[in-house]
Amino acid sequence: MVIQFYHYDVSPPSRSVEMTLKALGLEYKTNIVELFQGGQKKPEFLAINPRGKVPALVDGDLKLAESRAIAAYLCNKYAKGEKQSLYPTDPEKRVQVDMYLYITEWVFDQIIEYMNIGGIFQRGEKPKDDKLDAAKSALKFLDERLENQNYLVGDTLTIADFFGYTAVLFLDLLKFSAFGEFPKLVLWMGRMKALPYSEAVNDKAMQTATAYCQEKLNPKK
Ligand SMILES: N[C@@H](CCC(=O)N[C@@H](CS)C(=O)NCC(=O)O)C(=O)O
Repeated sequence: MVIQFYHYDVSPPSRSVEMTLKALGLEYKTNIVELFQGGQKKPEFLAINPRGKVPALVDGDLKLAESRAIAAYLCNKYAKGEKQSLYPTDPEKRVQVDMYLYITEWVFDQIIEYMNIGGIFQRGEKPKDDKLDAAKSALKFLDERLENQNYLVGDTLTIADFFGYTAVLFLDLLKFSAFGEFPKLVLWMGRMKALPYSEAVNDKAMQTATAYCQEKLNPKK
């Protein structure tokens, strides 16, 4: 039975899972959960994820939620050969990826708090300038981490990079102008963008959401 992926393409955690599915070369069926139309509150979706959040995934009898757990499961179950490096089996390597799975959640939280995307989309608000320093310190943390290595855990791509990438990329919705302060981060973003599945997962969703966000921030008179 094909994997059922419950997805909303603007959602960074959803796109991180989709990058994992594609990196592993898995076949899956995408089921779009329209968050702005309350798709996450429908009983059929709540039967899969009672928390009413995307992403979620059904694989056989398993109903899974929480993007990082899903990405780790997909690697545990399906990664073979070289693909195992996405989530290494060696405990000492794996714990580094786990650390960065948690750290990228903190990074995402700092970014989201600053962006105030719910406020912008629903109430005509602006980003929260008093949260900008915290967001920048999260970016600086990643920038320093990337000083002497190509990816968040050494020189090999792991699932932690997918979560870091979609979190940082989300700032494009604001046409964030301070990326120049984080040159190593920018180089890593370029590496992530160049992955063969990155465009298919991220570009259209980001373009549409950026246009929508910009219209909300700068409404035509
Ligand atoms: N920790 C969860 C967070 C999931 C989450 O917050 N998803 C958001 C979209 S990015 C959502 O579904 N929001 C809908 C809602 O809360 O009603 C994960 O990583 O999967």
